[in-house]
Amino acid sequence: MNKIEIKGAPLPNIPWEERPEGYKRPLWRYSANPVIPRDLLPDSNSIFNSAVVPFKGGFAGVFRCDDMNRRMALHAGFSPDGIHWDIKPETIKFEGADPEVGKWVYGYDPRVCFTEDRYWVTWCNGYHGPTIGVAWTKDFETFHQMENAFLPYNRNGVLFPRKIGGRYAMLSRPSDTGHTAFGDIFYSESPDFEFWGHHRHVMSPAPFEISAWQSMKVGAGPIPIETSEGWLVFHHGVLLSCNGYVYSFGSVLLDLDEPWKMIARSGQYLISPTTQYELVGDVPSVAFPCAALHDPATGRIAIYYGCADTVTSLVFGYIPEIIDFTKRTNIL
Ligand code: BMA
Repeated sequence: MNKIEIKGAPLPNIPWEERPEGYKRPLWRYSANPVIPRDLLPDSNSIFNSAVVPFKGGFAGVFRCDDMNRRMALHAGFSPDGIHWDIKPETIKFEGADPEVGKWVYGYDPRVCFTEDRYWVTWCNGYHGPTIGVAWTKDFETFHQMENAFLPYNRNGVLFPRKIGGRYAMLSRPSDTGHTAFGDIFYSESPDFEFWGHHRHVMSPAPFEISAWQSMKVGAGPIPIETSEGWLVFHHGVLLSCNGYVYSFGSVLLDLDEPWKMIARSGQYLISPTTQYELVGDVPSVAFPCAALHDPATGRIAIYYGCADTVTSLVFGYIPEIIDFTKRTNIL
């Protein structure tokens, strides 16, 4: 087998725990999950679906913290090791946007993408319904807000970590005002992070008979990882069960130059809710990834995912094994 090339900055201090003895699946759960409890802040009801990146030798992130009014807000946080987090009790105050767009309504499910010289934050931003908010920061103290990327209704805006074909690129998932009983992933391009177009369809839910866990809707999760086999994307998928929605996640490989073209798509899920913290919480049976750290030299990956809309957890794996899994269980 040819060696798989993985792009990205070295991350020898990636949070890590070895695979449990005899465990066969490509991702294994951290033994001390959840890493972020629901009450890390004095006023937090829940902290989940959050984004983490390497920062100044340690880690920083943007966290979805729902407060005890059950308002959805974003908070910055810092960590020396990616496991123990200091999340700021005050919400992020985005600066500089046109007041029409900058007026805060709600924000949730952030992603953070480092490209060129700054960290870009995308999130589900309230503006006459959910759409994709965009901002940048260099220090996780001051955040500069741009225009919303799209018209409502849209969720799960996920940037690529470099220009593709000379333009910035984003995945997103058009939705509705509520709990969206449908959903396909699209690809869009921008010359400047403000104007987004050249929309292309990437993927639909899978047929129920083929891969039921992703048969109702899908949405991109962490920032895509560039490899010699294509862009590795983790996506959540939803099953409509007789007891409501079940959120699992799997993986897909996208073409490096034309990322709206799929190369392989996992028919099996990587993680589906099975532990107590994934099955029980404010919204039962949700595993929702929004960020991943990886170390190209070792192939190690650490994925952060929200559990039951209540807490945040970690799973670990090796990128080459996940690529093999994606191809082995491919449903295309
Ligand atoms: C989605 C989003 C996520 C949430 C999930 C399960 O529509 O609202 O934030 O984790 O539902 O409730």
